[in-house]
Amino acid sequence: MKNIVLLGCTGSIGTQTLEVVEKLKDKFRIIALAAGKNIKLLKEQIIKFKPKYVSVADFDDMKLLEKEFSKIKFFCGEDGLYEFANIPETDIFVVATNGIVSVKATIKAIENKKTIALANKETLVMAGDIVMKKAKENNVSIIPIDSEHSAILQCLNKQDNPYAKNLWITASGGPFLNNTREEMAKFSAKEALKHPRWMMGKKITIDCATLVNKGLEVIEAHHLYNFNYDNIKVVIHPQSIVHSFVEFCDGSFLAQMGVPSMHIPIQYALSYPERFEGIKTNSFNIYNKKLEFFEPDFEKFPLLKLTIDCGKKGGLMPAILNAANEVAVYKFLNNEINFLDIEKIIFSEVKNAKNILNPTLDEIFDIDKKIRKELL
Ligand code: MN3
Repeated sequence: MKNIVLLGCTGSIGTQTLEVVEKLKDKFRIIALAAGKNIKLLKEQIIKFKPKYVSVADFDDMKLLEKEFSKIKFFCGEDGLYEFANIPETDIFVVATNGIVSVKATIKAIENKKTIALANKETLVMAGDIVMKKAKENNVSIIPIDSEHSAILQCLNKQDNPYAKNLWITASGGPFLNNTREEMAKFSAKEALKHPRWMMGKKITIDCATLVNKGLEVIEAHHLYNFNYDNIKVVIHPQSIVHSFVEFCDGSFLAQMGVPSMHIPIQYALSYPERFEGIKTNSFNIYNKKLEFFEPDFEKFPLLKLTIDCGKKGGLMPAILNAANEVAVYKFLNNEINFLDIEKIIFSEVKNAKNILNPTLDEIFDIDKKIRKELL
């Protein structure tokens, strides 16, 4: 029985993680849940999973919950997440929060030698050098929850495989794959949110439409698997059945396939290196499937190249791009700007940015804050 701490329990990955745990309740037990402000859903989860520890964003919510659930130890705010990193009986620390709120807690959990199952993008995009160095020093595994990185891990067979030559990250291409840029400029947030294959949160769905998401995944893969950027390729695969592949030195390609469902990478992150029967067992029909692979169009999706370039430059650049992107996507979702304005905002921010190499965590957080303040 493995004890799970779950940060971000009411989000898209969080709720699916709980579905996996419910299906495999003889193998996994939820001991701690951290939510933001969705208290209604959190209460249902508390009743169902009976955690020992619960953390919420606001102090007032914590006080109300304390009255209702007297046996649970409650925490709140960023401090609450940090306290979660110190829970001694944790086996797997699942990070499914959005944004940077959990980065310090994740680093603390690594220092406490807890296995990390990581769905949060900002952790590696913004602070990949710092986080991976800590993980190495503490001999801690960081198991990705994202489908592409999970696929790569499954093909590599272990995190460090000397025979792997190139990582090939698949991308569905998003909802605008077959549209012109003129057409893209006219699409509303509502249309951009119709992702052809994956059910996800709003922010990441827009990141799939701009292909920023794929660029961020390249940066994450660089950190997770210690690969040079020149050896990480993006390939458009509209069917989203192959979740990524690895090219080996002898010319072999290994791919991982399955239905496009986050349940599989979530479950693999919890069961790694074992495998169990789970929610998606037997749900994939391989017959009559057509698989296509295309080269990405960097001219139509200039943010893909820009994002990877920011990764190559390193230092503060990924954090700068990430913050500018988040604000721009927020404005687009709010119908304040059109779809192509997202790239205008990000390009101008990146162009004017001053980079620092090997920044501290505080320098990374400061630049994040500064850019959000500037742009909002
Ligand atoms: Mn992905």
